[in-house]
Amino acid sequence: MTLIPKNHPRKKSLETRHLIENGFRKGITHAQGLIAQGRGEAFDYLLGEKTHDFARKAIKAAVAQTLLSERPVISVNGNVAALCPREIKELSKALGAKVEVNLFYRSEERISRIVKHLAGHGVKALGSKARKRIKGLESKRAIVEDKGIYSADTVLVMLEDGDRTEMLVKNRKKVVAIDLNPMSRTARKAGITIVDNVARALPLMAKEAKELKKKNKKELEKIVKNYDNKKNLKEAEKIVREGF
Ligand code: PTJ
Repeated sequence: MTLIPKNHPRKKSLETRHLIENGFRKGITHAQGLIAQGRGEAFDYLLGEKTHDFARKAIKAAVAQTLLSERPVISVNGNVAALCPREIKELSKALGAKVEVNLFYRSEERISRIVKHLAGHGVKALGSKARKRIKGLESKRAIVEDKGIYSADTVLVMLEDGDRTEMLVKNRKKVVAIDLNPMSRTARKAGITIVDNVARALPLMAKEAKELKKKNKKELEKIVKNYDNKKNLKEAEKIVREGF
């Protein structure tokens, strides 16, 4: 990786780009993932590259929702695998959630590369034995594992397209999304949307999970019930449009 000077004002952002670039070179991240990264960066810039209160509220509700679930699954694509493999390990452990590799530009080769890459970071991921399909979805994202997303009750999705989010919801699954664009279809179709960068949100979720595990079912249900995703998205959109 090219060495970025310590005092470079955009050090973090440039290092993140290198992670994605390396992911692309290794055949983990799709070429389209480079474009997705650019879109994300633009929104992150408008958000001040920080985690806002609306994101913290969504994180709390998302973690409560996941802890209440019986079969939660974290869905990982080529960008998330390149950016956050260690964070995925921590979060899946903290939430007791399975991890499944699910790709829009699915090829068995990419699936196997990502599964191996995650294994190298201590994550045992599903995805290579995907034989089931999510009903109503045409894209290759419909192809899922029986013991993973197919039978999940809550799915965490990141850098997602609105179609699958909508179909997962239609298939009666709770969907938690992490998306820097509060106006995207994914953001609007998910039950709980965390408008934040995955690189910041995932560690915060793992930390929150350790706290919320101490709470009982009723307390967790109250957190979910009091959470208002529409209101939260409006707050995020206001920041994007008007600044902070
Ligand atoms: O790995 P595959 O084959 O599944 O490919 C998936 C890609 C990345 C090609 C696909 O999901 C895609 O095209 O993504 P989009 O629609 O360009 O991006 C989805 C959303 O993620 C956009 O709203 C971006 O703003 C947002 N986003 C990008 N980077 C981040 C992000 N959200 C959170 N954290 C990020 N780092």
